[in-house]
Amino acid sequence: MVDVILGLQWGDEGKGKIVDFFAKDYDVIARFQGGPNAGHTLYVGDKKIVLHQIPSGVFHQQATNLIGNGVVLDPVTLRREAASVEAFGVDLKKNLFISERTNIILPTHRALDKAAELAKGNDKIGSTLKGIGPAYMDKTGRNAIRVGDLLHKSFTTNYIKLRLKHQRLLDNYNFQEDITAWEEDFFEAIEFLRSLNIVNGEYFINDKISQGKRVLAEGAQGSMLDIDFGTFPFVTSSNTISAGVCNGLGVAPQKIREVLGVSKAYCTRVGGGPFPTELENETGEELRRIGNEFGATTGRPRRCGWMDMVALRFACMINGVTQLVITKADVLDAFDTLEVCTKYKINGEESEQVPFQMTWSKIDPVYEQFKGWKVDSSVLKSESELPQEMKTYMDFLTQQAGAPIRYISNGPGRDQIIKIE
Ligand code: 2SA
Ligand code: MG
Repeated sequence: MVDVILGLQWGDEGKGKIVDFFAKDYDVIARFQGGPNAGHTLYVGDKKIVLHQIPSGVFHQQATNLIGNGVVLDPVTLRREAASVEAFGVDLKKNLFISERTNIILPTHRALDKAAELAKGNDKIGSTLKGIGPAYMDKTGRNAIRVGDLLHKSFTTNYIKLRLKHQRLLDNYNFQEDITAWEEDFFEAIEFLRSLNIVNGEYFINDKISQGKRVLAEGAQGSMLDIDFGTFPFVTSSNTISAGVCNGLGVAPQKIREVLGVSKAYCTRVGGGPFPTELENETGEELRRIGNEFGATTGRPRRCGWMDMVALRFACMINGVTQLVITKADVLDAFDTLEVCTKYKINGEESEQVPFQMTWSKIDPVYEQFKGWKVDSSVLKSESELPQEMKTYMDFLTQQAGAPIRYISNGPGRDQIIKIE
């Protein structure tokens, strides 16, 4: 059986910590979409690690890690990350497997990402500039080079062909960048990649499932960044939702058991695009300061705002969330009053649904107010210790989302998580 952990907002919900927390109960941890745009922060002892390409189960001895076919893989990032992980004594040759169908990010994909963003000017997506969009375009455009191709003699010729095609696109953009240094790194990293376990990911995972192994699929980004259901065009280029597990790993839908949806106790977004509950004021700054809301991959300040239940309800519906995990609850400790958006007011009309385009009209969030708990919740250990105000807040979220809260995370530490019965 496969359980899924994924983000319900715009990414950065704290999935890395949650995957790391559950990883001990699983035999396989698999990434099914996204690439080096992900930044999953976890702590090994008191050392902070940010993973971009490698699944977050890598620090657990018993777990095997799989990079699935739905991922776009930057060999350079992988190699750099491998070095930092191996410094902790982890042997990737033993516990990392990569699907031969995984698509490779080339240096020219990164250049194209930059060029496309520059060309968009004020309308730019605010991408992570890691080459994600162009790499997925080459997948759907049927041009991509995949990890399995590295093992065939045609690799270099195919690389040169694709690079030429990219060069013409870059010329069209009038974008010039010297990528020779990138290419040097790239080819070194390709050699490294060849030395890892390249497998047929779909047989690999289905064999594990038939052997009764427990599989955890680790999502990256968040549901509101999904290519189909997110705030298009301000989205990433993959299916971040639970359906992405099926085509990103090659597992059938009936193999999916629990879908754990992770959401912060408030909202953040990094990059451009609509964000109805954004607080461009002191409260927003407080959330950013207390929550240390800066991008784990790019260091960009994250936009902050109150909980948006219209968006969360939508995300629960699309994903079939069976359990909610609420993170960073302790960030709300300092606030006298908390607000939760339950409806959008669009052109004077109230709606409980996410509209097709959030940018066409101004969206005014309709809020309900809650009394803050005003205690240091980061030290709490069990459900019975939760302050009444926090219970009221969380109960309201459960009722609004239509899925039960099973865990509340109250700090970055591995032990800072409270089980809710
Ligand atoms: P891209 O690079 O093409 O996927 O960017 C498209 C949009 O998706 C957003 N995006 C993200 N949002 C939040 N977190 C992400 N990962 C990093 C992190 C981001 C960072 O964990 O903090 O460090 O800045 C992530 N990846 C992509 C992106 O902001 C664009 O809006
Ligand atoms: Mg992140």
